[in-house]
Amino acid sequence: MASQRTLALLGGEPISPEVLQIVRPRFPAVSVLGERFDRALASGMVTNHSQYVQAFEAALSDYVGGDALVMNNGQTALMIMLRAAGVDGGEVIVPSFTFLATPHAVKWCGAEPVFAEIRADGSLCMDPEDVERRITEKTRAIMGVDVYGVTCDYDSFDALGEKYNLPILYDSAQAFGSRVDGKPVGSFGSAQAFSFHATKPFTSMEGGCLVTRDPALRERAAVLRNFGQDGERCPEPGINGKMLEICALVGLENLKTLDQDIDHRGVLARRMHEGLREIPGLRFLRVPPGVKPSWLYFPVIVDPAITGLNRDQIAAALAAENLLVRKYFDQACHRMDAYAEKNRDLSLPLTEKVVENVFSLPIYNGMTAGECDLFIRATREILSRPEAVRNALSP
Ligand code: T4K
Repeated sequence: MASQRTLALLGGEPISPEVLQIVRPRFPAVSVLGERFDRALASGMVTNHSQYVQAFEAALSDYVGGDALVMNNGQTALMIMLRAAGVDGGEVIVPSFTFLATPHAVKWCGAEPVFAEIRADGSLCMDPEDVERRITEKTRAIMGVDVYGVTCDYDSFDALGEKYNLPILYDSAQAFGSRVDGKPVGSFGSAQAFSFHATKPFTSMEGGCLVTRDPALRERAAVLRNFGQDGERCPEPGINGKMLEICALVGLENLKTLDQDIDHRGVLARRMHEGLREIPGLRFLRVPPGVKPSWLYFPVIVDPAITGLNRDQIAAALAAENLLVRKYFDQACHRMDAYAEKNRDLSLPLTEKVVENVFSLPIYNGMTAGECDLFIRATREILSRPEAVRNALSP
């Protein structure tokens, strides 16, 4: 009978000799960018919507089948989208289960975030029925978030938008490359904002974009991106949302392998699921039919009453094995200091339970099956010895 490996936490060798991070971005070598890189620098035109940013914008528009506006990061894209949708002075309904950038963008655009519950179906996306209950005469927009690249229930939000005559916006920062019924995410709702940050499945180092089918929103957003300048006129105060040429070059290169990368991430997600699904007390993201997610991470929800270990203990035991996981998202936005006072009486039980128990395993474009298996094996081994792990962590 094979002897059981000693967990690193209990004095054994870490399962991975190297530290495996939660993210390992992949960038083209400078030699691949070659002459284009030299040309961009030699021309002196490194920003202000120059040649490669224009080429990147065209390529992105082509990819999503919509009209893309490239931005310097996802947060700027979000803020410009909200501002261009005219939310100032009103309320925007957002999920509390999201990265804090979502409600912050609403606040920075002069509106109040109203937090809604996630669905009970395990997709972890905002619940349209709960959203409808929170619509008032102050509501200016609804903004769903495509968490981990799993898309919101776009049809239900479209119906709400029509019924109440409200713009439907998406913080799709995590979802570039996701598809719904084969169609790339980008032209759903009134507008969608994306991030191309280094940690994302598709990256231009820093970057983002806004895609909209609404010509008025697009026009306003383009002006806002350039300090609010519209030729000689300045109709309203804007910001600097312009991308660097070098980021556009990296984005153009990474776009070539995006579909392949998303396929690979799907394979890894299935492998993680297969390897972990029989462990009692773990739950996984439910992907709605027709959705092909970008799989920004592989979230796992722990029921400590069944596993005997909580999320923090599992993360600590994995870290001892040189396997770093993250607790995305371990705080509900409505409980953050920035929002807690206003939301003292708000209870979102599903969200609150998930943030206490969720952690993310890595999925990255260059991840090998062997690396994936290290996370699976270590998680299984740790959860097969809960008492020893508990004792090691609190002797
Ligand atoms: N809306 C949503 C729903 C979002 O998730 C985000 C961003 C936004 C809006 C705003 O988009 P951006 O303005 O960022 O484009 C990360 C990212 O900074 C952030 O982009 C992301 N969401 C958020 C969920 O995660 P941290 O604080 O966890 O990153 P950090 O520095 O701790 O790094 C995480 C891991 O990535 C580490 O293992 C190191 C590795 N890493 C990181 C960077 C910055 C790299 O390998 N290379 C790098 O350059 O926030």
